[in-house]
Amino acid sequence: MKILSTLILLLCLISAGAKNKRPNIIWIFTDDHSYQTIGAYGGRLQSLNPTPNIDQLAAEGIRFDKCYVENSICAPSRAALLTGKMSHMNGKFTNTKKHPFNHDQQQFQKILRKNGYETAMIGKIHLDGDMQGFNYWEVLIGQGSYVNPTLLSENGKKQYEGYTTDIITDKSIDWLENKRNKDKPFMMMLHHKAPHRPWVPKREHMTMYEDISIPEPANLFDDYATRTTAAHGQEMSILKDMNLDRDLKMKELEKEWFKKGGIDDRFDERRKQYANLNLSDEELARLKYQIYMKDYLRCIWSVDENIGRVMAYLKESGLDDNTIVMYSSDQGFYMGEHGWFDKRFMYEESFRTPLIVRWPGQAKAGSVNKDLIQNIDFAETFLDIAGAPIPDDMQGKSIVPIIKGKTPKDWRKSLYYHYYEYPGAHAVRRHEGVANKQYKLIRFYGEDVKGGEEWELYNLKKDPSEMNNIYSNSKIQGVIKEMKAELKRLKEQYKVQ
Ligand SMILES: [Ca+2]
Repeated sequence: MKILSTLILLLCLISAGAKNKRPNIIWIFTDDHSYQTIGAYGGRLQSLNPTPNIDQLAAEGIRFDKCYVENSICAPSRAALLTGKMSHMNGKFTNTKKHPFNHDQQQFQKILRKNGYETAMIGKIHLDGDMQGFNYWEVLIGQGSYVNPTLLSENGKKQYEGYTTDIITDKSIDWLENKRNKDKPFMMMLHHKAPHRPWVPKREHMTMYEDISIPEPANLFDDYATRTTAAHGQEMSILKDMNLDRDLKMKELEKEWFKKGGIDDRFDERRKQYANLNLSDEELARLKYQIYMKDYLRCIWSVDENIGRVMAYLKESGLDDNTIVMYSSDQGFYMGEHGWFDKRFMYEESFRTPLIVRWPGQAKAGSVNKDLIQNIDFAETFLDIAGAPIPDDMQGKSIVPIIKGKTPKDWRKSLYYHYYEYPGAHAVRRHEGVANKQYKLIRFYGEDVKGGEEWELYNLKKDPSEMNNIYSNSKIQGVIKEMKAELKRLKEQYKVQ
């Protein structure tokens, strides 16, 4: 009897020990951060070394090259992140109040908390109302501001002085150090506002990149020759839709934040050019591109610098060995490709999003994965890491085996996408589509597309920039038939009405 009770006690101790060793998770999430501006992803901006700390995460972990979203826009992406469900299942179709997020629904953090994790959400969540399932939450209201932000928590609203990217990081480190229950494993969501429009840099970074010329994409002057109504009718053109006051900060320059400490002349110079010179459309597009890219990259520099601070804290506190750090963005962004800024389209730059995972002892340092991952996988992944149950109605799959280098044999071969916010900002027509590693089929629909429905097909291997819509090419009708069948199959699988 005594031996038996000793054995039971021993087993309990072992299992308690194993539980305490469950890894912590820090999920660092930005808003609108393009993979094109992450050094580790290569590309035309790599030589600028825009993200040394994110690159370090990739060097110590795994980089995902084919991670995609299901609806390329801020609030719906966050709803998919928390629920593991696509927009039509979680109810958050658009950024607008017409589709409020139902916080009472199932979300991964509620399950994680029930299973012994401390949970925290700090920064931009863009879902109105009180958060649920977090031991601690303090969030920006709506889009939030770049400077002197007001944050909402269980205790109400409070304004803070300073640069928001720094403040969100300060609060996150403070939670790690002082506010959490240190007897439990934790999951912290550190969500930046940056680098969302209007790309306001920290004062100290205002003149970074000022004396260099940022390389342009080859399709900065795309004429959409083979594309349907949607590409022609969008309102996200750098030339036509990027505005002087807010986007290029002529008005911002008058604000106290910019004036404090003096505005560097070099920061002001290009804006003066914009206002005073009589430029051709081509010259103007190029000048606006330079201003836009530099402000964007400066915002990214703050994000990256603060990731460095978090990593330094993890090391100092001894947390780094048992803490998984994941970096991603709510979707990708156009850095002048097709002449655009913003997102929304199923084209690669906004459909795709960065994902980097540092998991010491599990993710092989410096490895690269090209499986098709989607943002509906994140919730399941967090639960899997914690050994918590994954509800059947979540629509993604845990990527834990993939992080560990073992892709399941039945892993998905295609992705479903659906964008709903039209009429709306930037006038991107509603569309849905299917993509695999070779082809992408897009169906634009609604009253403002020709005939109520228009299709595009791209051969991603031959045409990675998606300049040549081959839908009407008679030689690939077999491919179209297959892709349409796959679209139908995915819609059934995901229960799209
Ligand atoms: Ca966004």
